[in-house]
Amino acid sequence: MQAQTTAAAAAETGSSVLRLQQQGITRKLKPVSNGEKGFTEIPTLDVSAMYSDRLADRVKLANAVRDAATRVGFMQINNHGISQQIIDDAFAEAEKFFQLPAEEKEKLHQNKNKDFQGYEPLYYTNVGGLKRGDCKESFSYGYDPAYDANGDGKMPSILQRHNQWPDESVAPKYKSTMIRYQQALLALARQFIRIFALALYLPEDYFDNKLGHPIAGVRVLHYPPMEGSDDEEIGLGAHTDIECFTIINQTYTDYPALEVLNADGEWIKLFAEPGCFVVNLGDMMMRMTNDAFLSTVHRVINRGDSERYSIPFFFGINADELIGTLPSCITEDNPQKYDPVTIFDHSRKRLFAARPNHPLSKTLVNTLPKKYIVQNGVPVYPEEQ
Ligand SMILES: O=C(O)CCC(=O)C(=O)O
Ligand SMILES: [Fe+2]
Repeated sequence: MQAQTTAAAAAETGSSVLRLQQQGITRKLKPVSNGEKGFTEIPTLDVSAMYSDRLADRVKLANAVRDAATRVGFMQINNHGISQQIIDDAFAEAEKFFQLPAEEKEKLHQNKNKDFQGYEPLYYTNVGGLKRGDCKESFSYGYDPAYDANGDGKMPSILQRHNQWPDESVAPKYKSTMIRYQQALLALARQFIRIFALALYLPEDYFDNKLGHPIAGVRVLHYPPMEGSDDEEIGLGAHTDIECFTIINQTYTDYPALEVLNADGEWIKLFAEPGCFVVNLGDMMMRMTNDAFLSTVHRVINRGDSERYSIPFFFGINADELIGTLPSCITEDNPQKYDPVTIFDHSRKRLFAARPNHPLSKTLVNTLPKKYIVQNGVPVYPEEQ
């Protein structure tokens, strides 16, 4: 199957480039006829070795991660060390939250929040550019240094995402459960990025001093069962993620809802495996690695009769770190392609582009900080100058 031809994801027949117009992303698709097939399966990795004392175990895992990152950009991981209780509690609270009366959820509407946190109703975003928008509702919250015992407390206020939470009288355990979930995933991500460092032939602690106030955004998602053709009704349109990597937890549905685009333009279905998280790489990782690690296009369509819930956790290094291409990813054959950038600049444009209805999207130019200046390798924003 070729990639869907929609306004935003146009894989023109005969063309070898997929354009996600709203996101400014292009991906090369190989002509199917060249004989070299793209991936047809998403690898599953046992990641328990990330907690092993033996370097050899960790290197072995890093080799498997490198293979998945360079060929697919997606993997499922098991034995990740997160307790089933934390996961079950998060899904139970998610379900209860989305069952709240519409007016309670609307009180937390993202339009009221300059940091894109809070509630998005059905069809609010239009990531794939389809006429009706995305058939999902969501609740987003960001990193809050108050809940990170391992943070550096050096977070410039411009980076802080101010969260909105439902009142305790309507959702008594929602906030505490979701913060606990975020803390568990943050600990996992800080551990897992060490394996990514090894996979990139870097010292294991290469990223450690860039994680004091990391991006650790959570989006709780509800996709009702949907009908209609793939061009009419979609849960979340074709897109790539923005940050370094995403760790997704999903409820089981008979019909695999998450689909990943391979280089032949085929949507490969990801079958949820019990006890697994999905990990996929984002554009920032692809950029840092000079395109060696792939940030792969994906989408969600919830066919069948089940409600689907998923909780992606978006992870990135400190948003004010100016990141150039990683030294191990520049070679004579693959010279540096990208200028250094901060995740702040990289991600803000993308968030606005996907939310044309957000009041701030219309005044994008005014709300962006003036260009930062770089002092001692650290970008400095206007309020601190
Ligand atoms: O619902 C899912 O499984 C994936 C969600 C996703 O891709 C995203 O929020 O970026
Ligand atoms: Fe995604």
